[in-house]
This record gives sequence, structure tokens and C-alpha cells, in this order.
Amino acid sequence: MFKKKISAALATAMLVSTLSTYIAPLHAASLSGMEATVGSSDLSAKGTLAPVNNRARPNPAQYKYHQDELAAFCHFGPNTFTGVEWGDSYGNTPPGELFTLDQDFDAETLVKTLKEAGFKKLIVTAKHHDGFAIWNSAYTDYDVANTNYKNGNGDILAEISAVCSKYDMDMGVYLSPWDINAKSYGYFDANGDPLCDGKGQPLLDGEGNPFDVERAKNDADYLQEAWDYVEELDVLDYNEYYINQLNEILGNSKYGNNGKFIEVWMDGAKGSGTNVQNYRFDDFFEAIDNHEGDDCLLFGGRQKLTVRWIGNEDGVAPEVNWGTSKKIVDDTGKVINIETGNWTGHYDAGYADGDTWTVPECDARITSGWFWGENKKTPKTVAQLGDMYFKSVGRGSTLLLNVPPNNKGGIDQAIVQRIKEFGTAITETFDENIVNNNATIKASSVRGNDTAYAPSLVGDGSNDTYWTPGEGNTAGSVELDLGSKKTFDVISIEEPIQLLGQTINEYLVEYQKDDGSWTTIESGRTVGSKRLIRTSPISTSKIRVTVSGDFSSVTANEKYDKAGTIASVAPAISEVSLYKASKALEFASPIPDSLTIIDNTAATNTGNWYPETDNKYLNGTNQWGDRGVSATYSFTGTKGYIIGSYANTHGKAKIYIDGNYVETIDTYRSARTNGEILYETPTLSQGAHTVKIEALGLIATEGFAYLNNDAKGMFEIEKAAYTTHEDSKVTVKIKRVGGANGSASVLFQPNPGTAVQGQFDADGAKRVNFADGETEKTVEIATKRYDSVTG
Ligand code: FUL
Repeated sequence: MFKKKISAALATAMLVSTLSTYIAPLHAASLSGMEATVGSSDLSAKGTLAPVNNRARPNPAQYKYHQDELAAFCHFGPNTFTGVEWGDSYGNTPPGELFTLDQDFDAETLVKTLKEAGFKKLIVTAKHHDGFAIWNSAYTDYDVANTNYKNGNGDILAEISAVCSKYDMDMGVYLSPWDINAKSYGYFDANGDPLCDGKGQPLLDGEGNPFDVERAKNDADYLQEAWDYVEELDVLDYNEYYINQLNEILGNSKYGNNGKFIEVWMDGAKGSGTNVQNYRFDDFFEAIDNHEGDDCLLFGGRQKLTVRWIGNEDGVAPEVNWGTSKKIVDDTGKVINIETGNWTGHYDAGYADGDTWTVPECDARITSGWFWGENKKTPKTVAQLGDMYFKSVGRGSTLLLNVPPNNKGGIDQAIVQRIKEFGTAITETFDENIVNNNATIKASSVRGNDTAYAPSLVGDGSNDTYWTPGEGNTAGSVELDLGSKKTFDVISIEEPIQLLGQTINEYLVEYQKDDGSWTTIESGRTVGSKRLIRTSPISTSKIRVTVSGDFSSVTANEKYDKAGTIASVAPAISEVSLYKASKALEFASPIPDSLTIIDNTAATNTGNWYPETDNKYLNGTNQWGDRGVSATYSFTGTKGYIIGSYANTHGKAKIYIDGNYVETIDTYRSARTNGEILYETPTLSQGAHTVKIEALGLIATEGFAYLNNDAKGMFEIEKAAYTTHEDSKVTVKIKRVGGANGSASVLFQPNPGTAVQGQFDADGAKRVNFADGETEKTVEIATKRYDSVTG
């Protein structure tokens, strides 16, 4: 009997009507596994040259960031004390009234906690959009030296830097180009009159005459002369101010990790109604190069950009993710921009035909805001953070997680705790690689039958060695024989991107079942620096990974040159690793943790059921049977769910609770899906019950999940998705099901997903109290109309 008790705590979980498949093949696989017969004994050292391709590769600094995987962000400044996100409403309020820190900033806890949890870099907001400098800046009075913090002798950036130096934590600096406070921001003549209109056009041309918008459209010289003139008249040069501040930070050895910054974050965000300001990027880069060298990573650095925004702030990269973007050159061949922004929804997926590497960086928040605030200080759960990790790092990106210090200059204990738990969960998951030189690995073919490209290299723990198929093959398989059955639930595949760029355009991962047949674990497209696959546990002695470097099927929207073709290449794999996830990061069964699962094999089954096993099923089992079969689940509790599949061959079934007929359900659907809730009981009295399903047509069940918590019940949101308009309100119903014993409180916390800080209700968290016996409450969420024109 297989009965999985997950946890008996009060469930605060949400069951949505479609649980979806536990592991869904992501694409209809066009790849098939190939027989792997070439092993080490067939190879010898022949000095075969490495495959040649023209795929773009990361430079050493970019590659290091990929290997580092985890970076932390730290947003701290006036907004920490005011609870807002952008500070565009501060007007002339003196800095001391906004930044009211009256205790010593605790950089030690911040840096030590992050370092111990595995974060390799800390990027600090030295200046956010509000313009306040958290260091003592000679170029502005709008800084920490003009507050009461340490009687004006404080310097937060120096304090953080000192501790980063102590722990050898790499540092990055965020210096917002958009500056709400700086008088120099925008173009104004000596009388303070604007030299530009609100749309970013100069008001005068190069001769001092009114600017001719139409002429400028076709006359680049005319436009350039107008700008030159406007800049000449502009009395306060913002670019100079920005460069001074860059020099002040990057050029002073008390800032950075032992005086060094390895990334500069030039946020492109800019609010609506903001003055027009062109940035002299070339001069910015020169300052950065001077101090940090030209390998300093640049986020948002236009033509020198080496790190790109993934397109959302949820820590999620797209399924198909290219690490490359496109250089834009002028007539002289000079690179004038890097074209990122290959948008698919909230993702910049990169270009499959990109010619320059741009590290896809997923910036995300551990709470719901970038800055700390009373209403936005609840950290995400370890499972949510784990999910981010698998969907960012595990999709070829890096994860930049924001950890906001509070208004006492410390880190909330709940946040410290969560970072520790997250770090432990990652370490425990990846501390033991089942493969690690313990597998016999063969391949379908090997380049030059040379040991330099031996299949065993995918199990040697080194990213600098790789397997690649025989000359002329754009696809191949590696088969790992683990010697005996091993259990794992995480599969990691890596490409030697630093050597060959992204060569994999399609992958297929399979395992061998007891009967010798191969079954798909997952098929998909890109791998890049790392592809992590989570699955329900699999026990097998053989797994096979098939990859293809055939780029002929890449669709136009993945390409910069829509009509162009991408040369196919030999794919390469540097590592295949297998792990057993720590409890916290296990592949989330869609069944909430606090429900108990009864497997099909533990049901009372009558008639001819045909059992099936596959990792896509709940607990790995499924059974199907025709008219007349029945399955009865016995449990103690208040509510239960029958889990199974829908299909166009499936039909109706009768449901009985405690022996009494209750209703007939229909499991026919035109498309096949598994992991569905076929039936959900109403709330029952706490006690022993039976739920029976009896087939009238063909049905398939995977098991049963039930709640047993002394009728305290659990919470769900009524619908899985809501559609609404801008500038309106959505009413969301929170239901307490499976009992309502005792009072309970639920925190409803919206988590806005894009960089539109002025445009969402970051403080929209609502605490909802349920009295004893109460089963329904509603919360209202306001939506805003997004009408900003941003930079
Ligand atoms: C955005 C900013 O507007 C946010 O405030 C935050 O700094 C985030 C990292 O980038 O563009």
C-alpha cells in the first residue's frame, strides 16, 4: 500500500481546477532517441580539432556570471522610509526628512547571510530614481551626508563595501540615469527656460531658429546641429554630473569589493512627464572602462550592453531562451546599439541568430516591492524562490534577487530566515550528483572517434570538456548507464557556451523503464548555460539525452533577420547531472502540501483495471478501465478530490460518497490531459468516509487527495484566472473549504510583474480575517491605466 502523508498542518493552499500534467513535454518532439553504441573503448586520442561554428559566445566575465548563477540586489534609500517605490513625489522635502535612519546600518547581516546562502554578487542602489545618494557625494547635497545618519558622517555604500570586501563578495552598482532630483536633468538655458519640448524635440535648430520637426525627419545633420546647439546653451550638464558620480564611486577604493565593481546597472526606467535627457553613453563607458576595465558587466549599457533584462520582474526566463542579441552598426562599422527586446509577452527571448552574447538576467524581488515597506515585507516561500531558480538559472539565465533592508537599516528576521532556507535548499539539492563519474556513458556517434569528445565527458563534472557527435551529424544521443537503479527528480544539462556558444536547438530526455522501453521525461528547445528539469521521482538505471543543432526549424520570430537562415551546427553537451531535490524544492505536485494522497494502488479496485506507470502521473501511477470498473478511496477527513485524466475516449462515471450515489461526472474532453480533478466532494463532517467512482464508460484515475485537519479547512481563490480592464476593480473571492473550525487570517498579496513602478498598487496587500464558521470573503484589487511614456 502506498500512502503518502505530506503534512498535517492547516492548509492555506489553492487548488485550481486544472492541475495540469506533472511533466508536460513542451513541444511535440521531432527528435527521437538514437541507439548509443560508441563508448570509451571505441575511442583513442587523435588530436581531432574542435568543431567550428560562428555562434556567439559569452566573454569570460559573462561566462563567470552564468557560472555564479545567483546575484543579490539591494534597494535602500529614502523609499525605504516612505514606503513608496519611485519617490517622484518628494518635491523639495529636505533629504533628512525623507531618509530618517537612526540606527547603524547592519551590512554584516546582509552580506554574510547572502554569501552563506550562495549569492556571488551584491548590486547596490547607490542612487535610485529619486536622486538621493546613499554615499557622501561631493556633487550633490541630496545625499546621506545631509541627513542625521551618524550626524552626517555616514556612508551606506562604504559600509556595505567594507563588509563585501571582508567576505570577498563581488559588487555591482546601480546608479539610476533617470534622476528626479538633479537640477541638471533636462535642457534649460541660463534663464531656466526649457530648450526641449515634452516630446524630446529640441525647440531651436543649430542656427537658433525654431526647430523644424518635418525637416529633421529626413536630415540627420540638421537634427545633430540642433542638439549640439541645445547642449551648448544648456547651463547644467547632467551627463557631466552622472560621470562625476560614476568616477566618485568607481574611482574610490573604499567602494566595491576591495575597490572593484564587476557590474554597473544602468536602469532604463523613466517616469512619465519627466524632462527629456539624452545620455552620453560613450562617455559613461569610458569612465567605467577607466576604473573597472572593459570586462565590467553592463546592464542597460546600450552599445556596450553585456547583461540584458529578461523582460519581467518575476525571476522567470522564457522557455526558449537565446543568450544572444544583435549588434547594430553604423555606416562606418561602429557598434551603435545592441538590439535586445525580442519580445514575446513579458519575455525578451534573445535572437537565435544573435551575434553578441547578452547574459539574460532575471531580476526579481523576495518581497512584493523593490524597497522595504510595512505592507510589502512578506518574503516569498522557499518553494516560490525555488521555482524562480528553476525558471531562471534552469532556463539559461542568471537570477538577481532583491533583498530590501528595512527602515532600521537591518534585514527583517523573516527575510534572513528565508534566504538561509533558500540557500540550504539549493545546496541540499545539488550537493550530490548521481552521475559524477559513476556512469558508463555511450553515444550515438563521437567526433573523430576521439577521446577528446568522449561521451564520458558529460559525466566528468567539468564544463570545459564536452561530447559532440561525429562530423556531419547535427544530432546525437548520449546514454548514461547508472549501473543500478537510482532515484532522482532533477536533471541538469549544460552546454559549453564559453567554447561553442549555444549549439542546441532541441533536446529530448528519456529514461528506460523496467520493460526496456524508453519514455520521455521532457522535450524542449534551448539549453544554454544550464537547463534544469524537475520531475516527480524517477527510478531507473538508464537515461538518454538527445540533442539537435539543426537550426532550420527556427521560426521567424526567434530571428533578428526574419527571412535569414541559421547555419546548423554540431550540438555539444558539457554535463548531464542527476540530483534528488531537497524536500523544499521537490517538483511541486499540484496537490497542496497539506493534503494526503492515496495512490491508485491503495484504492479498493474492482473489475479489470489496467495499471500504468509514468512520471507524469500523480505518484507515478495511472489506471484505466471500462464500464463497470470501480475504485473506492477510504479516508478520514472532510474533503477529497479524485484525480485522473480527461480524453476524447473517456466517458461518464457515477460517484458515491459513503455508499450513497451523489452524481454522474463526465470525463470526456476533446483533448487529453492528466492530473485533472475529476471530482471534488463537498465539505463533509470530520470523520471516516468513502468515495467511490464507478465507470459508465472508459475512465482513468491517478489517485485521490484528501484534507484531514480537524475541519479547520483550507483556503482557495475561487477562480484560477481573472480578466479585467485597466482602471477598474476586480473582486476576488477567497473561499474556506473542507471545514471552518476556528478563526483564521489570510494575507492576500498582489505581486505586480513588470517594471512599471508608478503604475501598480505595491501596497495592495490585504489581510482577510475569517471568523469561526465563516467560509467566504472577497477582496477588491484596483487596476490602473498604464499611460506613462517611459524612457
Ligand atoms: C526598475 C526600477 O524602476 C525599479 O524601481 C527597480 O529599481 C528595478 C530593479 O528596476 O526599472
